[in-house]
Amino acid sequence: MEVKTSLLDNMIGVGDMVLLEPLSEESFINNLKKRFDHSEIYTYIGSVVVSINPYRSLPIYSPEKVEEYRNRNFYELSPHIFALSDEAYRSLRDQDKDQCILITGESGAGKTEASKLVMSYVAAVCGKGAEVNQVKEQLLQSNPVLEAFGNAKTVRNDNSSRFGKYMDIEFDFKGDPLGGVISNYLLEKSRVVKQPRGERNFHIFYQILSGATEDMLNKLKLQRDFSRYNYLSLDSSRVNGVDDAVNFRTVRVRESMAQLNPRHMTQNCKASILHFQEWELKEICELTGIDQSVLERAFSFRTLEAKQEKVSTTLNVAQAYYARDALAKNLYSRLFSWLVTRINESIKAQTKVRKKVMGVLDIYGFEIFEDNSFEQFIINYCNEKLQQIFIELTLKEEQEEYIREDIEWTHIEYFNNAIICDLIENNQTGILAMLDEECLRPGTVTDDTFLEKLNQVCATHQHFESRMSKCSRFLNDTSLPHSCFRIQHYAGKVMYQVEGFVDKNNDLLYRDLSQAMWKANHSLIKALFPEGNPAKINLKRPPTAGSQFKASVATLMKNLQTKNPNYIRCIKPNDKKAAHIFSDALVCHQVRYLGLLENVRVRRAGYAFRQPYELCLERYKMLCKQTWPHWRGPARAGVEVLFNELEIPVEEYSYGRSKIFIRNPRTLFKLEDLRKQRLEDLATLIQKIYRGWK
Ligand code: AD9
Ligand code: MG
Repeated sequence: MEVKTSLLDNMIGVGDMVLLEPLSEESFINNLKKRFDHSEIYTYIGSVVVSINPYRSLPIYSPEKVEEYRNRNFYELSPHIFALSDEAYRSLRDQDKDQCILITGESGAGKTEASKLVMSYVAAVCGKGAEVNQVKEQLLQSNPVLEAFGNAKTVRNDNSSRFGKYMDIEFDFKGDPLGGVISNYLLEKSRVVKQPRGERNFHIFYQILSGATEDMLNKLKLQRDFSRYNYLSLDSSRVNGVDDAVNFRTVRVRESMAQLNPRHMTQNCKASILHFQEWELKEICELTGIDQSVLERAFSFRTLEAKQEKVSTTLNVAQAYYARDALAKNLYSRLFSWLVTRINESIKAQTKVRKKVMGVLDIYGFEIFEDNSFEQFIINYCNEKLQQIFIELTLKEEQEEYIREDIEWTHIEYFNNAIICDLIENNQTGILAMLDEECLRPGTVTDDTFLEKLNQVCATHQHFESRMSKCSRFLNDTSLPHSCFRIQHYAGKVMYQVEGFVDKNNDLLYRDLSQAMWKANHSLIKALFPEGNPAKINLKRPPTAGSQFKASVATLMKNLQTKNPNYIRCIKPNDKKAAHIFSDALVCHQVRYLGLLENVRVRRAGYAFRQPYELCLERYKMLCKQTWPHWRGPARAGVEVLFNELEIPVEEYSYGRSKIFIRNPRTLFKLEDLRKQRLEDLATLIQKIYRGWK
């Protein structure tokens, strides 16, 4: 089979970096740039898709394009996210291998868009019929709703995901979709009450105020004017090219398609959050059916229970503000989780048959802001883990397998970020463990005591920097304030402001508040605060936000490792959110930390395809007289006979201990084509014989 010219076209660069000559950082970046300038935003590194955000709409996702890529070999056409989606889907359907699509890259690089493209491609090519179409609709309709609630404008991205999302799409044995399950990871709830300069609250608030009818606004006791609400930042309430009112109508339609009724209840919750900031208790109580005196009391006192005694203390003004904000954040994040649960109910597969699964992971990207807090720490930790899984599966495992299989191999160096993951998550000495220890310690605990502890334990770690520690190497680094620590992440150095870490990790809501909410005459609000039920008082401390996150990320990683991974590595071409601008320096930085060059090197030196001898022989034995229909002998010897007879050039493959390793995918395609031809010949022959009998 010929290499398609599109992979080697000089005008638009090389489609697969594995074929790039000579290979250097410079030629790699130049190739990406050349292609980007010709609107070719996708480039392969073997089976990995590198995607550069075009920041403009390109005519490459039409139904015609879907047809073009459908059922075609991965390398046959120009690089495209549809080719990866098709490959993953066919491998799931025909080879019964569960798949996962891992989409990584920094904030604004195009992950969420990529995940939607994968989903819409798979929806377009899988199954037909009314029932199947309804399942597809419901799976796709959940996106705009979740984005309205979970995305916001940040300085890096006008539609930034502020939660992590992993969606398993489930299929039956024919490859028809049955349903799905969404898992969500830690929503950045602090945004509900405070946003950095130039950023917005979650989209949904602006959508309600812009898009609701006068009648609805009256019912919710809201006014259209954004500036009336301090929870909505004042300096950036509109986003270029975004019509909040139109989006609101879309979300409402989608909510009902995803069967998210009764939505009036969620409207009341959202409206209440806006009223909280203004202390409009009367309005809140009318919307939620809470007794006003109960709510007033919950905002004025805090009850502590010690030795079976209850002691009430009066809250001062600062504490009352704190209580109000804590309640608003909790109400919103619980509402969000409730929404995910409802969506899951509506998209759940209606059958118990064994399912094939394709998981799509779209998580918040690595971010560095001027002020970075607990949220960025969590987001960046998550990105470290994803980089780690990429390293494990593509750079480390690949090279280790060659050694295990006795294939001649020269090791290729790469940076392994396991050391940074350890700095954060080690059970004894990791930053999260230190934070938990501090949060659970009796006595006065502050962010400063937490930082002191970090300085004692982490000061010598080569990826940790702070000025407080006596043995610190950074005593004279004035760019590092005393209240901060810095981590040298795989993707760059990030300075974290320690203020708020203890509080956000504790994530405690005064019991008076949850009890007040539980007393609401509003079934949803009541359900969101089950711990407020006096009959179910649980004195056990809930797990901290950090430990919950760590546990859920660990589960996710385990889950991903059971599936066949497909990688989309997203790159952001500029910091201006602008089309046609390709900043060499910015792209180079990402190419470096993503380890893309190392990825090409391993791929080039290695073998694209491998298969145990038994499976290989079973699949292709029909191509050789000596092995067909039965080969009596060791499978490896059978494969040797087969490959000799087919005259496959010896430099194209290597014999491992238990597997055959094939260097180039084209060799595999050749085998597949020969097999297809042979099957067709056999079918024709059988038909002839059958006709002869008749
Ligand atoms: V974050 O980590 O959630 O902050 P993402 O998800 O990586 O980030 P997103 O997919 O939201 O980035 O892309 C940012 C913006 O770039 C989108 O809102 C689009 O305006 C633009 N974009 C991204 N990919 C494409 C594309 N394939 N075609 C056109 C795109 N525009
Ligand atoms: Mg996103």
